[in-house]
Amino acid sequence: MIVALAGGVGAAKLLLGLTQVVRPEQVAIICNTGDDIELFGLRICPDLDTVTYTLSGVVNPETGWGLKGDTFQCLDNLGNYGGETWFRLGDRDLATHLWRTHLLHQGFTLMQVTERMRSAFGVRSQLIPMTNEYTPTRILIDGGELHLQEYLVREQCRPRVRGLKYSHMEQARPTSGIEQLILTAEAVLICPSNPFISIGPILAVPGIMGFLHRTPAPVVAVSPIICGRALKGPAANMLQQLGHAVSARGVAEIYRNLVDVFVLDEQDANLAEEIEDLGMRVGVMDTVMNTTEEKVKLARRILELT
Ligand code: FO1
Repeated sequence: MIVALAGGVGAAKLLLGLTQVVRPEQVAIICNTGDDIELFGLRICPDLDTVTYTLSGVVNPETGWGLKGDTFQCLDNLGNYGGETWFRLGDRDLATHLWRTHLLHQGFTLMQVTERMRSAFGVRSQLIPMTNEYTPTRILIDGGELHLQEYLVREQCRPRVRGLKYSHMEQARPTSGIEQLILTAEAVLICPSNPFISIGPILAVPGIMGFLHRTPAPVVAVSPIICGRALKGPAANMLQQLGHAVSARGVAEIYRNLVDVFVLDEQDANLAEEIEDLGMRVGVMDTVMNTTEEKVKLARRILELT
């Protein structure tokens, strides 16, 4: 098994490539749920949905999240009642959130719900939420805090980030099966996702860091930062505002003592030596994934490296 720790859009792209290089059944995806949010009484799990939609070929290719060709009539009508419409929930996407919430209310765990949805979408890889508990990530800003989605979407990442809080994490437990998967994996892949808001919550689930330290499998991380910039999202801003180097090196430092192999983009080849000095092997390759061929090529090269 190749075990992947995954956030949203960047991770989903690499996983799409990976599942074309090895059999999808050989991939187990441990997915971030720190970006989950409750809106209109519904539980929304953006990263689980992004991975599911991407691997089943129904994702909106323009945004990388939501469903291809979706419409927003329900949300517009909610707006007429005075409901908040900043989080764009599509009409067909809403069925996912309705169904998930319905099953959770019936007493199913998030893992069981995710399993049913994975199967309904024909996704053949294992897809596992990092925990069954609701542990939304909070962004600490001057004078208060925001839910991660309020920071990302409603506030468009404008507030200065002072810190992060992985709420209710003390009570959270890794979803059953995660320990066994990590300890018996052939390789653990940390996808090119934001280290603070996508991978950070997974590593913060009590126990998961210990499994990663104990596994004999190589732990490989792919940098989400190229030339000091994130291809998508606020990773570069967060590195800067939280006092880290705004580069792939800054990410490598966060993963120090955890990662055996760090994958850098070839445009950052000059950083290889200083990252090796942190005690990791470094792989240099083209990590930009626009086309399917690029996703497959990157996945293949990562596997060769491990
Ligand atoms: N991202 C946006 O930038 N704007 C949105 O309105 C938005 C809605 C949305 C609805 C469902 C969903 O699954 C994802 C959605 N996203 C939206 C993406 C999401 O905010 C982030 O990309 C992830 O949470 C970070 O991985």
